[in-house]
Amino acid sequence: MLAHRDRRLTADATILFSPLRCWKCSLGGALAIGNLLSAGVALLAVLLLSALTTASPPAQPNIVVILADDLGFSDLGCYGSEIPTPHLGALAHNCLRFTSFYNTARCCPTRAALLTGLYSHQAGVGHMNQDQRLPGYRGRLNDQCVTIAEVLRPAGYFTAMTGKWHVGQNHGVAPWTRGFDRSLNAAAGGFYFASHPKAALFLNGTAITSDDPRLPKDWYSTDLWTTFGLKFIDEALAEKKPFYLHLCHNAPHFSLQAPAAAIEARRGTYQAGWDALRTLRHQRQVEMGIIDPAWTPAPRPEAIQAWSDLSATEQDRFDHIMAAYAACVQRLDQAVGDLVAGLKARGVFDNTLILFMSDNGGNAEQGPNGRTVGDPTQGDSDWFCGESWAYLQNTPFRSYKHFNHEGGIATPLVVHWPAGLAAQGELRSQPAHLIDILPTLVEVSGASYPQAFGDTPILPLEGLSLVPAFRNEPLKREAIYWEHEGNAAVRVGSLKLVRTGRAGKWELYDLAADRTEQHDLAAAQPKLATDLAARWQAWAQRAHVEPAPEPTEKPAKKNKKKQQPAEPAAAG
Ligand SMILES: [Ca+2]
Repeated sequence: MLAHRDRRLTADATILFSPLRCWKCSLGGALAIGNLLSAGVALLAVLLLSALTTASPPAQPNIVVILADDLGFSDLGCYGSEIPTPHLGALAHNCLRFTSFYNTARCCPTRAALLTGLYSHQAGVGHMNQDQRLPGYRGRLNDQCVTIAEVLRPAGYFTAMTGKWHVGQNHGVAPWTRGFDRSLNAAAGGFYFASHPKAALFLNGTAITSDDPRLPKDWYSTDLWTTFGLKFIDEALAEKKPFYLHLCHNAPHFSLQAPAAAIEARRGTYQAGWDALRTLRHQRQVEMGIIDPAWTPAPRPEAIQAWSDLSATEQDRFDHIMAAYAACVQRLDQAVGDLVAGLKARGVFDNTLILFMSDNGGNAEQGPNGRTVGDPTQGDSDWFCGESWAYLQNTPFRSYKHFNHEGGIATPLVVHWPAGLAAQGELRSQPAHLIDILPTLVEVSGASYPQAFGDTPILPLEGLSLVPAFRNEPLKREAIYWEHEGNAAVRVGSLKLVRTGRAGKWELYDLAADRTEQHDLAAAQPKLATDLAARWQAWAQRAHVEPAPEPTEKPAKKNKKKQQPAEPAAAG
């Protein structure tokens, strides 16, 4: 393991109490009450207002960020799914869901952007964890960024991380070198069962075996990350500190593995097939107000067969695949329920801000047939859901993980914070991105974002605090940008320019009218397309997207008989 330089924070880290936590009793709310009162009781209103706005602010909130891996836009019940996810549903129905929350389309870049509030290339992780000797592609978090933990710890937080790291532990960049007081992590994720051949864990920076006596016997990783998250929370509470828990699940990433009972419980559900289930998910999304009925659901790609054309044997195999995937999602939801119960048992649930998100959209790797090697109840199996089910997972959008059409980059964001947010089951349509999480946490915690670590300048934040969006106010943002493997996009207002691959033609969509990207306006609006392309190019140069490495993976093969996803199987 390479040595990593000391990253003790030297910048000002004065703790400021945020006014945010008082907004249930905010000036605006008090004035609204005042407007309802007659002139005869105006004096009483003034007194009331004075009392409310001078009350002591509550303590800093605890914060938990939960990141799922390869979970598609429609895979939670509160986003339209048939998969039972009642615990995440309860969080959503008791607070907020975002309908236009974006990731970076892939694992490592998403984790880098989430941790740093920068575009992933700026943090050195434009692709995966290989060092390609270019500023945007070092395969690890660089020294020009700080992590959420490095920002919150100086503000008094106890910082803990569990689960998949994947931002350069192979280059010496690990949770314990980047601000986390405690960690139980996998360097790059990718396993569910203790018996998995690659089930390697690190406990507070020390490699441990999967049968270490400090771990539960025969653990399942989805549960393990939560169990240790709560252990670390107990340490924070013992030290009387607010806590930050960065909880990164492997689920529902391939290789899909779950206990037999969990898979059996979902068997048969998927005999309905992707066509009918996608229609049902879309109907529920429209009923919930998540999806505008005017948007035409993206049609089934040519490579995916009509369900009715499959033999009974094929249908049974596909049902089994999706049952395994659904079991992984359901166990993830149960782990969220365990976390919630643990927070309630410790009396800290109400003042804990929970943010749940996914690192990229549904994954089409292994093509329309997926992959079924071995028994998915065992650690040595290798199952992929494949493109046919990824098409369901990303309902009603186009495309998949890796790509910058909405199916690759749009995933859920569930927000829950009883002590800080009055919303009950509300939706937020403001476009938002992973780069916004760190600025949001800076605002709610009263932490400071540093300008430097020692003599090393830190890049200014790219994201915006989502606190105004929590209040359903607009976010004042010029643009959001994407790039991954040559796939690229820029969104300005409701306009989105997007391409597939470096040689791909730019497509232009008005997402307000056409979020499913069915009507390319590039030919009809050439100046708009040219202007947006120029903005993307300027960002690409500024944000270290360029210079880009030579592609090392096969480019997309377009419509070569059956269209295949562009990328070979790879972790992420
Ligand atoms: Ca992923």
